[in-house]
Formats: sequence, C-alpha cells, structure tokens
Amino acid sequence: MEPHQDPAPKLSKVEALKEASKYLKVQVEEALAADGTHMSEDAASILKFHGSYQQDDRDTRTRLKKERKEKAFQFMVRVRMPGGLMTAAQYLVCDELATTLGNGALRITTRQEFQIHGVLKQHLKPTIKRINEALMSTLAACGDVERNVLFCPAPTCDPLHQAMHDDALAWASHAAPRSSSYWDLWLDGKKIESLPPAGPARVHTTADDPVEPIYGKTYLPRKFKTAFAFPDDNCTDVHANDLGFLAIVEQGRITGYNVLVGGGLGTTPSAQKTFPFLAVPLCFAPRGEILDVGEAVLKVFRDFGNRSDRKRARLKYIIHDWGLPAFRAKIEDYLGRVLEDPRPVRVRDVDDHLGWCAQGDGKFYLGLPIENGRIKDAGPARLLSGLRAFFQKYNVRGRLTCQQSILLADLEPAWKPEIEAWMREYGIAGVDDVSTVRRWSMACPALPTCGLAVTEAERALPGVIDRLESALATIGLANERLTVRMTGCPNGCARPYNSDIGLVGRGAHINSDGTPGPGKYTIFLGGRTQGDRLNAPFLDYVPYDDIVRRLTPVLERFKAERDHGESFGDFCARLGNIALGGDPELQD
Ligand code: SRM
Ligand code: SF4
Repeated sequence: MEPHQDPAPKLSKVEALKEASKYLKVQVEEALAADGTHMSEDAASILKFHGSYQQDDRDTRTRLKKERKEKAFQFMVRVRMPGGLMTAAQYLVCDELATTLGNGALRITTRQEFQIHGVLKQHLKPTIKRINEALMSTLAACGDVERNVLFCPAPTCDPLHQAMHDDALAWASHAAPRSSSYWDLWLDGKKIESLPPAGPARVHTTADDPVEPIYGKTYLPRKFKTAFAFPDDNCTDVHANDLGFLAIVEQGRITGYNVLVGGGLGTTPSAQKTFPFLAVPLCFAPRGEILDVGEAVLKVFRDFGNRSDRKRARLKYIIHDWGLPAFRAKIEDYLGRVLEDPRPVRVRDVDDHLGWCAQGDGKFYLGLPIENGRIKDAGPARLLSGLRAFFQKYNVRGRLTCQQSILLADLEPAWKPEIEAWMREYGIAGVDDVSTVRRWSMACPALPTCGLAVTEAERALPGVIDRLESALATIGLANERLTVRMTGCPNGCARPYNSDIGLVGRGAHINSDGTPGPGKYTIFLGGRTQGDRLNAPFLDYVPYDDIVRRLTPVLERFKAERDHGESFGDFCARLGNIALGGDPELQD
C-alpha cells in the first residue's frame, strides 16, 4: 500500500498533553509544586519523558481500598545508561539512592539501565538531581522519544568494540531531546550533560522545529528503541528494536551497518491489529552515514506514525501497512539519496559475557549472573551490600547487560583470589554456580510495582526454574542452552516472543486475602536463542503450577528426536506446535 495518512484522525489525548507541555514542562512543574503523594495522570504522562513512572504498591492495594485509604503511591526512576556503562562512583550513587530514597533494591533492566523503585513524590527531585550530579541522566529513559541506546557492554579492547561504542554514543547524543525543560525542572536551570551535546539536525525537512529539530513539539507518536549488535554476538537482541545497526565487519574493522527497522514486541491479544514483529533489513549504511539514516527513520516515524491510536503507534505498523519498499522509498525521499542494499549478513550467536573474560589489555572482566536483574540483600545472598563493598574498594568500571546482568571491568589478574573470596563472603553466585537454564532466563518486574501486570513474573520465575532444572536433569538436558523468558502481561518487557520458551501472563489469580497470586500463562515455543525468530503460542491459560508439567513431554521428545546439534527452539519450530501437542485453536 502507498504511504498515506488518515485525512482527519482524532488525535490521542497524549498528543494534546505533549503540545500543552511546552517542550515537556508545564504539567510536571505544576505537579512538583503541588502538595500530595501523587500527581494527575496528565502530569504523570509527561513525567515519563523525564525518566519516571508513577506507580503504587500493588501488594497493599486491596487492603488500602478496604480501609478506604489512598493507594501507596510511589515512583520508579529509570537511569539512562547507553550501553549500560557506568563508573564505580556512578554505581555507588545508584546504590545510595536505592537504599536511602528507594525501596532498598536496584533493578537492572533488559535495556541496560537501572531502575530505582519506591521513590516518594517529595524525593523525586533530589533523586533525579543526584543522578545528574553523578553525570548520569534520566532524560528520555521513558516517553515518546528515542530510549536508552543498546550496544555490546563487553569492555573488550579491540577496534570493533571501540568503533561500535563510538557510533552508538554518537547516535544516542544525536537522538536525545534538546529542550532545556529537564534541567529547569530538576537542576534549577543548571545544565549538566551526561552525553556530548546533540548538535544540529542533519536531515532537513520543512517540519523541523527550532527547539526540537528532530522531534518537534509533540515528539514521537510513541516510544522508539535502537540497538547496535555484532552478527556473532547479538547480546542486545537487535531484532526486538525499532532501529537496529548490525555491524558489517570487513578485514577486522566495522565498515558500516546493516540498518534493521520495525522491531517491537508489545501486543494486545484481544486486538488483532497488534502483534510482535522482528526488525527487517532496510539498507547498508557506511559508518559515516548512520546519523543521517537513523534521523530519517525517526522523522518518518514522527511524521507518519499513528497519533490517534497508541496501540498502533509503533514503527512496525508503518512498515507492515506500507510494505518495506514504500517505507524505503520514503526514507530515500527524506535523505535525498538512494540507499544501498543490505549485506547478506544475519545474527549467528549471542554471548551473555558471564564469567571471567580477558579484556585484551592484560586485564579481565567478570560477568555476574543476577537473577531477573534484582540487586538486593536476601538472606545469605547479599548482592546489594556485596556490590557496594566491591565498588567502594575497586575504582573500576561496571557495565549492565541486556540479559539483566552486571560486568565488573578492569580487573587485574592478581585480584582474582580476593574477588573470589569477596563473592564467598557475600554469598554472590558466579556463572558456574547457576544452572544453564537459570543463566539464560529473564523475567520482567510485574507485581507489585508494574501497573500493567496481570500476573507475577519476577517473583514467580525462580520457582518455575527450580522445577525446570529438575525436569531437565531427569531428561538429560541439564546443559542445554535455552532461553526462558516470563512477563506478567503481553507487553513483552523481558522479550518473551523471540525466546525458546516464552511465558506470558494471561489471567490473574486472586488469593483468598484479595492479593494477586501467580496466575495463568500462555506458553510460547519455537523462538531462537539468537533472537531472530518469533515463537508461537503453544498453550493458553496454563496455571502457574502446571507450566513445567506441560513442557516436560515436549522436552522429552526433543531429547529423543532432535537432529544433531539442533536447538530446542529450532526443534519446536521444525515440528510445529500442533505436532508437539499444542492447542490448534491458538495457531493462525
Ligand atoms: Fe517495558 C511498559 C518495564 C523493556 C515493552 N515496561 C512498561 C512499564 C513502564 C509499565 C507501564 O507502562 O506502566 C514497566 C515498568 C515496570 C516496573 O515496575 O518497573 C516496564 N520494560 C520494563 C523493564 C524494566 C523490564 C525488565 O525486566 O527489565 C524494561 C525496561 C527497559 C529500559 O531500561 O528501558 C522494559 N518493554 C521492554 C521491552 C524489551 C526491550 O525494549 O528490549 C519491551 C518490548 C520491546 C518493545 O518495545 O516492543 C517492552 N513496556 C513495553 C510495552 C509495550 C509497548 C508496545 O509497543 O505495545 C509497554 C506498555 C506501553 O508502553 O504502553 C511497556
Ligand atoms: Fe509490566 Fe507487562 Fe512489562 Fe511485565 S511485561 S513489566 S507486567 S508491562
């Protein structure tokens, strides 16, 4: 279909709010000046652009309602960290804020950021201010803008990692909002840049705005996500992003990138117009042209994305509705030149960067698995205290991965015994202490913080993994690499739709005391660990306690019938979910 716009679409409410915010300011300024524990929905909508979500503690919701009290309002603050990079000092600031003004835990996200939950309204400003003083930011960690830019966090000293680091940071700067509202609201007008200043727009169109030349007054129709990846290490899950840069490596250096477009996983099962989609190759761009091509993609999304129906306001729907050739023609139109065809390259593998790894400069980095990204003290496992002690002692860099783990960089070989003693002292698990299936699993936060959660995820997945570990050991698959990803609703925050086994919250379960229980899940099978194939629904509304029982026969068949070297996801995709005992009604 040719590109077209609905002649007179009724704009969604958020569009009017963005316009009225005067570049992201008015409603938040008023809300911060007012008393009270929370802000209006309108102000909370604009607050997202500043990196914070208004939430409430859902564990106490039913009780408080019965007692006719207001919800336990609190805010989640997301710290933007391109590539998950941080210094020891920055880690310690996040730890201090989580401990003093948050709920006592830090949460590594699937997009290489920290989230601090449980911040009260009166503590929002000191929290965000402190983050900026440590040369980090929360600007655009959420909202209808380019989000945190992902790239390989491995601190490997080679020209490839350095080139990707430079390119990704250049893009992150270029795509950052330019309005000064952020500094006015949180830093009393004192500008602190955590990224290099953005510079002028490069792809000029008549719609360019003097304050926000890329975004304009109403920013993007919806969130927009970018990742950089290597074909032999897709650790950023590049295909799940609106915009992907897949490195083309020739004679030991990155000459450019295959530009991928249209990835996005959010879906509403009751609305057929929504679906998960993996990014497809658009073109090849030499290194020097990625800012132009990226900006053209952002601007086409800005100008043609759906601003009346937020459920359909992602780049993937433009590409689906127009077709890739028409989309590519529009990008060429914005750029004023013809694009080169993509190179015949696809992702081949993923490295989670865990364990001791040589950096290439005589030093090592240590990748620690953090179950579901939650850094907290729990009984003998004192991860929060342990990492604090580590960064107080060693002034080295840290990195966050898209698998919700942390890398400790720049370690001298001679430090290994004392670091291993530190891990024992604080009960911190190394990669050899966790099973393969736990290592490759992820869950989103879901209850009690996420306002959209239907079921548990982060608090429920460890129990599923316990049972899966024993099933896999019995079947003889204990060392099999397969990704298990659970979310508390179909929005896909832990990227369940391209994993080997996806568990997506579908039906709420209410305990006798009125609190929500683990719930029922849709099981998806047949994705790929490499992240470049969607899985398909296998069974729907499976009660939490039945998940592993329903998976066991499929795992047994895999063990008995797999082709040589075949992965679990490939096996499921080859046989199809109906042949594996799946519900035929769920298949298209
Ligand atoms: Fe997400 C909304 C958590 C990565 C798709 N996501 C939310 C909110 C903010 C709920 C809300 O809107 O009120 C969740 C906050 C929960 C909490 O209490 O912390 C939330 N999303 C997360 C995180 C923390 C999950 C995690 O386990 O780490 C991830 C934060 C990443 C970051 O640092 O920015 C997170 N979210 C993702 C991803 C994965 C990715 O980007 O690689 C996706 C799928 C990819 C995509 O965007 O399509 C994702 N989140 C969504 C959606 C569905 C969007 C859509 O197009 O339909 C929503 C709902 C929405 O935006 O309305 C959402
Ligand atoms: Fe919340 Fe759903 Fe995202 Fe989980 S997948 S964090 S429940 S929006």
